[in-house]
Amino acid sequence: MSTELASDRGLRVEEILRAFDLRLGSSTSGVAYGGSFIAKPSGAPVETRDPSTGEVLAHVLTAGEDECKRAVAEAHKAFLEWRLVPAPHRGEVVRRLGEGFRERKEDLARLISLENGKILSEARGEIQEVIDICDLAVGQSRQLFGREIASERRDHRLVEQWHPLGVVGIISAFNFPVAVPGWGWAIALVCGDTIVWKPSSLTPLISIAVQKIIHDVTAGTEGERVFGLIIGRGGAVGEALLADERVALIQATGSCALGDRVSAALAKRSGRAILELGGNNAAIVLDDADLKLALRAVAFGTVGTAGQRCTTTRRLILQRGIAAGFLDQLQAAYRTVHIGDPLDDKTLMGPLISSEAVDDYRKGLAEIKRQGGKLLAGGAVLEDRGGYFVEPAIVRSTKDMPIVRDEIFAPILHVIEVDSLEEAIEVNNAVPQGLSSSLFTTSLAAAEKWLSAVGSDCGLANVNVGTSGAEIGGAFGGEKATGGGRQAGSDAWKGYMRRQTCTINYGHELPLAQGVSFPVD
Ligand code: UN1
Repeated sequence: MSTELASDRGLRVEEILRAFDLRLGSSTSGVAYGGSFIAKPSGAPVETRDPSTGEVLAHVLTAGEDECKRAVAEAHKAFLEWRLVPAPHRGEVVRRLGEGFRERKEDLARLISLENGKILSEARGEIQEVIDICDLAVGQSRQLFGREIASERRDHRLVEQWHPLGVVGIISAFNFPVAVPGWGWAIALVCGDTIVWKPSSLTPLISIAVQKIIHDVTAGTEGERVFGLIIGRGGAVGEALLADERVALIQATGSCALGDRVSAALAKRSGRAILELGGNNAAIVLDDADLKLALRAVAFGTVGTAGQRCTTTRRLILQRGIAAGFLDQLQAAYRTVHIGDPLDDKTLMGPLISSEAVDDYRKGLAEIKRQGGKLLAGGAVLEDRGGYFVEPAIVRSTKDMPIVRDEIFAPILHVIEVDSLEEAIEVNNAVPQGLSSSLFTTSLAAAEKWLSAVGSDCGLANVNVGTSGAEIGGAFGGEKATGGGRQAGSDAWKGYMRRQTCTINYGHELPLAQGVSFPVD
């Protein structure tokens, strides 16, 4: 970067931070509960860096175990009141939160581009996603209904009802620092729960900005104390949150390894979890597909968010008839992708999140080659740029290479050729993870087979739509090693409440179920 460009960017960075009262190079608290930030939390500070330059943006003061416990205690205290607020009134608070995010959409999108590195258009999309889930949650606040079930006993009523659950601990990842935790908190809040949020330490400023928006909006309302933030190291704060019996539910997003740790900790206290873990998503293109449409979907699915979505297309399964031509076109499309400053409108791919992510990319490619994969496009780390930029890579792999089973959180696409739809489904399903999957075809029979019980085994199965970019109206999540949890729309709200089955006898007899007779006088 020339000196002039660098100082221009420096000014922009300061302006982006200022929008949330943050200053370049300063120290700021990453801990809040009970309606305000805690000035001097006891955890070790973390540095947050601009992934486009590698420069330190700020130092964030983090939570120690004590603040974690306090945050849970405050959230629990707030829960005892919040659960009594009528659900549509809780919805009103969430409606205002949605308005708050609407007002700050551009400021927050720019902060996401700066600290997370995703391009502005995707950052705006992320804020839109949180606005959308708030809108959905507002409607949901009037639709938290149970059902009535026919009782086998005369003068009896059998009903199911839903109650607030308690404190929800949200553990979220760097790649969707606002939308994915938002899926949880927007729904959980209308359900009557309160929140302790442990975001990724890689994107602390974004979480602080979100917390500030929440404070601004909820101050003086019934929702003033319902939301806490604990930025801190997983080892200390994460473990304390998982072990705390007052935390009724953990919503965790991250790698399969994180999921294992969460599950093991919760198993000790039979705690509940909604897990959204690793994905290893495939797009299948059949010979009869609309190739132009498929190409655009695959390009976004692989290069979008620099390959750092849990829904990123990591495997491209091509039917042999179109394979060579499709690959040529994909490589040509890759050559047009402008890699650079995510704040610049012409950029389609920003940096990876950290130098560790660049190492994973490098090591992943080396291992793919060692196992017999062939690099077809990209593969370079753009070291001369500063920051954490890499080229998106395409590799020709075979379905038997063990590494094809792993999620490498970087823009590396395995291409695998197959003969038939049946073989494509087999390859799609032959990995441990089961998040998202796509089939491109113009055949109704192929599409329906793909969606049938012998088709995709993933939580998300699409036809002529890419693996990433799901809408919030549907339940989001995946099977197998992805963890089985569901978040966002549909009936995912039920995961944030406790179900109660009630039997009411309004007669004067006591008939027992299953016809049991037990005569006592
Ligand atoms: C994630 O990467 O954890 O479907 C979530 C998508 C986005 C959400 C991604 N709506 O790609």
